[in-house]
Amino acid sequence: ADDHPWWERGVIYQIYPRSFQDSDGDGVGDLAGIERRLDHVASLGVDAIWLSPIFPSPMKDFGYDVADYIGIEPVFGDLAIFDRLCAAIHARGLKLILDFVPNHSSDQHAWFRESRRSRDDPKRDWYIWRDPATDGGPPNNWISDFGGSAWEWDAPTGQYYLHAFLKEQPDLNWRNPALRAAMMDVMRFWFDRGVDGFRIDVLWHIVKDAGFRNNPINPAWTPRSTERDRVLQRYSTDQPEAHAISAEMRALADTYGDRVLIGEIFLPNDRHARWFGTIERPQVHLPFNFQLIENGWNARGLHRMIADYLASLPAHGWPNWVIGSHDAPRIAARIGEAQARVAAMLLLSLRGTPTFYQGDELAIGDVPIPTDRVRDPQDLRQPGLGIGRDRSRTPMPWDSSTHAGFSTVEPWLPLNPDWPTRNVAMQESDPQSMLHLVRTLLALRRAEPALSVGALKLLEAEGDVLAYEREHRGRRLLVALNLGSRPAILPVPTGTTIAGILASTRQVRGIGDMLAPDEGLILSLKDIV
Ligand code: TEU
Repeated sequence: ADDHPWWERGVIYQIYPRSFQDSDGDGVGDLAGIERRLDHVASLGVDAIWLSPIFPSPMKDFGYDVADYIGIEPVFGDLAIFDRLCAAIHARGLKLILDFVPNHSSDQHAWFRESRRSRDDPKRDWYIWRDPATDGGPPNNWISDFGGSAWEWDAPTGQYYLHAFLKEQPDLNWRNPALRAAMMDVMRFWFDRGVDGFRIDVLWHIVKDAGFRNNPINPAWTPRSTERDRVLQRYSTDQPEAHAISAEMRALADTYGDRVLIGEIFLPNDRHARWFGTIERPQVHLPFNFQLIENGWNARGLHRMIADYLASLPAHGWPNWVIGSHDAPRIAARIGEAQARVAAMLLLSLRGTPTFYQGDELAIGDVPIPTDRVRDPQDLRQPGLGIGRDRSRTPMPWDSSTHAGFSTVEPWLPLNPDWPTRNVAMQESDPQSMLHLVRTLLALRRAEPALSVGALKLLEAEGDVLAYEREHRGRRLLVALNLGSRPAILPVPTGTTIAGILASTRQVRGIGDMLAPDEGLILSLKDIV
């Protein structure tokens, strides 16, 4: 495993800063709070922390609307506290990954305020301004991810500007060399401060069709779909020119050595794989793979998805897996708590870098949000579609004290209703808890290079069982996951026999040739002689 860089061997833990730990009693998490809770993160056994955006922001999209790329949002702290946190993270041997949001800024960013001043402002071309269509309407049919036209009319200058997300998130113009240079300086600023990498927000959106052609109508759209899905994003995303920018970002990162770039990219395998670039001209190290979120939870489907994804990677491409995030429903809500344990075993035993979302180590479910407390702009703009993201953005429950130890006041979003029993302290004292299982799996992954960097071979298995072998330097491990609620036969590869049980999602079990309901096992194998 020694010849693999940290981002191939390691496990990434995503922190949503508003909801990790409040240190100053305003009901919102902050950097000093994260510093206070580093013991918890380190105790899990992860390798890197990715922080969702911490930059000055009007918080229309909770930090994904950046008003200053080289500062710290006062609600979260300041640069001095950031430097302290960065040092504390490094002191524990952990890496720090920041969220970089290059596709759009906040409309309150100085650049946009200048850009909208007049048509001949030097910053005008840093954003995407177009004349109205002949009927006075928007320049084309592009739709915002959050619903409605992606174009906002600006009466004083008589043009529309593009926003792929909220109108308070104008898209930047990456075809402008000055903007491009300014953004490269932003990356340098944080690399120079010691950050170990970036997760790059909607990287695939970064360049648009030069002719701003209309997107094709989506024939599969139904009134139950989101508005965004009315059209296929053919001309508004994944443009060939974006790959050159991705390569430019990588070239910059490589001048620092050992830094990682993660691209947030939603595309089918073939187009997704292109974001690795080529060996001569590499792009991102890890184009985020969301297929464990997008796929149904059944053995056959997962088997095919894993095989197809791994087969789609170029020879120099390293796999990665994401199972939860601040944008998705919680894994425990999607498949239930017993299967969430199996899912943790899957995530932490697949070949490729796993990303683990805060709170999933407690198997927190989706939190019901009363209508008057909804904060997610996507939910507020399209209510009733059940696409709210607040449910997975709720505060970490640390203990059974007031407000779960998260804050001294009412938190910005409600806690999980079961927080008095489902919290870090309670699970610490329960050896059967999800928290202990996650630690066990992470420790095993560290101890067994076969689990992180070993070869992966999927086994043909029956019914609800998903099974694969991991092998590294002659050490052979079997991962067998029962995705169903009935006992199932444990598939042992021919010519081998079980040498020992290394982990079970049920934790207490005898040796046997069956998988219990909802049981995942990691076993060591030996050849039959
Ligand atoms: O998300 C990108 C994205 O594609 C979202 O539209 C996602 O599909 C949606 O949230 C699912 O419900 C990134 C960030 O992760 C998200 O939080 C931001 O809102 C978005 O970019 C804009 O910056």
